[in-house]
Amino acid sequence: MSVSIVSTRPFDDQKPGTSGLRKKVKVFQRLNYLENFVQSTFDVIGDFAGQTLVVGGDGRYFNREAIQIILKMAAANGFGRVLVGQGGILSTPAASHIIRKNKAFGGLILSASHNPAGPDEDFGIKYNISNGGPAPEGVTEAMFARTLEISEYKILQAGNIPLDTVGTFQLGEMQVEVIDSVHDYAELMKSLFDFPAIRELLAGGFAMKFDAMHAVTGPYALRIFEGMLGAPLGTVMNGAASEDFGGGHPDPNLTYAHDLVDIMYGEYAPEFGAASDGDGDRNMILGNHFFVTPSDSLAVLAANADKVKGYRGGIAGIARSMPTSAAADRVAESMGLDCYETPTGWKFFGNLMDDGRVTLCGEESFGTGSNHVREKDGLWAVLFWLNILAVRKQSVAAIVQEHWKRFGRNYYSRHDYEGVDSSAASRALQNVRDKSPELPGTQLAGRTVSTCDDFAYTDPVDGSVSRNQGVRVLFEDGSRIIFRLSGTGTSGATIRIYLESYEADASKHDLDAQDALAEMIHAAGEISGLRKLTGRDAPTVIT
Ligand code: VG1
Ligand code: CO
Repeated sequence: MSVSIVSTRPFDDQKPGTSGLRKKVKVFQRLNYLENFVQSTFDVIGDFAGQTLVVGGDGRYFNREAIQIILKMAAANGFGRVLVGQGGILSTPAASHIIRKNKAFGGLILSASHNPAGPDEDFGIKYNISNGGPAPEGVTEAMFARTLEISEYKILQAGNIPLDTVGTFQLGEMQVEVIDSVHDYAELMKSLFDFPAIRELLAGGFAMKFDAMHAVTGPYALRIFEGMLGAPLGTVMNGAASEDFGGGHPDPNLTYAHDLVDIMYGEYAPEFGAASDGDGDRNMILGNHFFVTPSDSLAVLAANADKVKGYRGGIAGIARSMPTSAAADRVAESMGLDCYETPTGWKFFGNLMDDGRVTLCGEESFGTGSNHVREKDGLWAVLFWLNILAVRKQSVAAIVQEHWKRFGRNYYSRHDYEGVDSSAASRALQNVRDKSPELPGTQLAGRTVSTCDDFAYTDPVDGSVSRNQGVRVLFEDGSRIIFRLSGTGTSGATIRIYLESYEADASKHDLDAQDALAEMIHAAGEISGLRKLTGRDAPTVIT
């Protein structure tokens, strides 16, 4: 087997976004496109000769082809060993765990998360470092710089590896180990949660549904819920993963997880419902006719961590992304813990966890997780909730309502305007920036504005600074309107507007969030001039 050195020319659009490089499959299929990105990554990550690389993806269209290319390139570039999930499958949190457990040098995770899959849809790739977490900005910037000057890549001339067969194979001088995709991850979950208590709950007539949305969590959920925890067959819906995710949009929210939502808001609804996304790092939690916002979910998990095996010893601190509601801050305060506010994207939590400053982290975008891995983790959150339910023996709604009574309720919503013209999107944010100097002290949405700024973050561990992470309008009463552009899309721009207002009075906790936030929603439209700029009169998705 010989190594080929192939000459290539740079592409100018390989800048990783919030979570790696995401493009249409057709773009990734262009000659040398994937190869350029992989070689650029290998060129900047340091000396990995003889070391281990983890490779796996969410199973979407082009996953298998991409993995065969990556394996041959890893061999040609001098890795000693690659661990790859059977069939090319590893959920994002499972990949993070495999990297950590095996002290790998890093990993390549192939996913476009919740974006639709198929020949005309999306694909993605990201590099995770040895702590199991997404490469920090310094590394992704170096990768991008390299993609702009690359002139050749290395690849081994060899046959394909049988990805469906668990076992060890030789690829030139490198070993490829095809591993069970679920086993190690399932064992990790068993070590964190009280499986016998959850088993007993499920055996006692407590009904639940988990929607895998035809994506990567199918095999994980089937093994854990219906296998290890003895839930009845059929508990896992849409558990057969397919390359196009059943033609759906595997985003666990009230809009896209409609199969599950219909059941949870129907007659004879089960007590508990949950869903995860394409790559298994997001989660949505539902009770019988009840939706738990991701921001509230983080706060509830933190407040109940003492009831859960893996966290009983205490949690070090909490971190949330800036647009996530401040519900968790109140819990942290009451527990005497530090609470950190980071830019959007899981990569910003890594340093805080590595440094022992935080245990739990969360994002409003249906992401929660802990220091058991360095990614957000959908099934982990579901099991955490199940463990709490097994201990507290109350409904999901009762647990959340009690939480609001104790801490107050942070009404919260995100409005997304998807696929809008990029310059109109930037203009909408600029409109708010232009008004920033005059807004403080004025009345907006029946409240007094205190500050307007562009969110910047200084990492307390390594001192790195990340600017322009969202335009914020902050009010004296703690309410907030935040404008941000998505960094994960593959066509046009997406404007996200995050709205939050705090209500301490328990007699006002049963409003619909859209009603409670109506004035804020109106004000957000006014100061950004969004409707006129985009020609849209309503958001594409409301979460
Ligand atoms: C979105 C979410 C962000 C999340 C990111 C990756 O990013 O808002 O909170 O970390 O997706 O999640 P953006 O830039 O589009 O707002 V996943 O599940 O796609 O890996
Ligand atoms: Co995801």
